[in-house]
Amino acid sequence: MLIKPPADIPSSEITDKKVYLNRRQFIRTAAGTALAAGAGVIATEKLLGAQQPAPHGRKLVTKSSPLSTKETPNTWEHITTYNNFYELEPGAGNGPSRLAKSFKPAEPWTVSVEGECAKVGKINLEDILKGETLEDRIYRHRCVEAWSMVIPWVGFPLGNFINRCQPTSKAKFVEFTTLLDPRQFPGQRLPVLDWPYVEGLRMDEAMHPLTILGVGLYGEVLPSQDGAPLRTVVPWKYGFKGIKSIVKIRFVEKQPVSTWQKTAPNEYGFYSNVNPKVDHPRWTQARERRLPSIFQNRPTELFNGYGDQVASMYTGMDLKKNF
Ligand SMILES: Nc1nc2c(c(=O)[nH]1)N[C@H]1C(S)=C(S)[C@@H](COP(=O)(O)O)O[C@H]1N2
Ligand SMILES: [Mo]
Repeated sequence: MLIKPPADIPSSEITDKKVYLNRRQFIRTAAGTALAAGAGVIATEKLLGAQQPAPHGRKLVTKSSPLSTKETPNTWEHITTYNNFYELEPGAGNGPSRLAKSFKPAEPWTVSVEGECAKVGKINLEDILKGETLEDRIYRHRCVEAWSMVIPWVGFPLGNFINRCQPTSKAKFVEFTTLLDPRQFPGQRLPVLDWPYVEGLRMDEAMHPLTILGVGLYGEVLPSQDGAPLRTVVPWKYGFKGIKSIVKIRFVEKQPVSTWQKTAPNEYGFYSNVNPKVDHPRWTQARERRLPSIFQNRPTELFNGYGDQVASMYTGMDLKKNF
């Protein structure tokens, strides 16, 4: 239906929001480029202060990373409408994007740092980002349910943040926890998982240069359905190891129990490294479906293709036992 604009509203106010934001972005970028040259501090300002508009959210200042894959990324549309985020809606598909508006990440976003480290306490995302240079990291993403994508994340090495927390010698693992808030997360009103969602990494995995804390997508802040405002991305592991909307980071001596391990210990292990030879009890992991293809005809790669960088962390380990 076409609605004639009332005569008293200037046409600039009824311009499509996307067009409007693009235009503003264009005007601002011209002024911003000179400043953007190197400083991570500027990125922080742009993320939480200056609020430069982007086509869907706020723009981030980033630099490209040599650790990116050369494969063509999936579109913004794909990455933000085919999701897995049980807090919004259980199952993979467009549910999380339809319900995304129910979750608006608090500003400031506070993360509690706990356990075996010198810097125990609460820290705001703004301060976590201080001094960091945000990078574009184009990574392969492999869900345990055999679909895959290529995603241009924006983030920085988790190891940088861990170092700033000054873990003690007892810190052997890092445990992450998602926000618990059933008022914003309709999925948390259902007893499908033992909320809140918890994940963990061994210290060397957490410190690995490929492991990032993600804050954006396609040069913009993360939309809610992709785990705003802060998530982990671990590209050689199945997607569920990338925990969304993190509010707690705890350094521990004992291996944490992740939510999926707790839910179905025979189906999901702690390591969850992508492995074509270790099938899920209910389906094969030998092949994958690269969205938007409907065919599951692409061979799955050991460690999702990141073996050269990560295999040495698992030498001597039985990957069938430690699945
Ligand atoms: N808190 C939380 N994190 C989560 C999930 C979830 O349900 N809750 N789903 C996981 C799964 S199974 C996958 S495949 C990825 C999907 O991330 P994406 O929707 O951004 O592609 O998020 C992971 N992180
Ligand atoms: Mo997944």
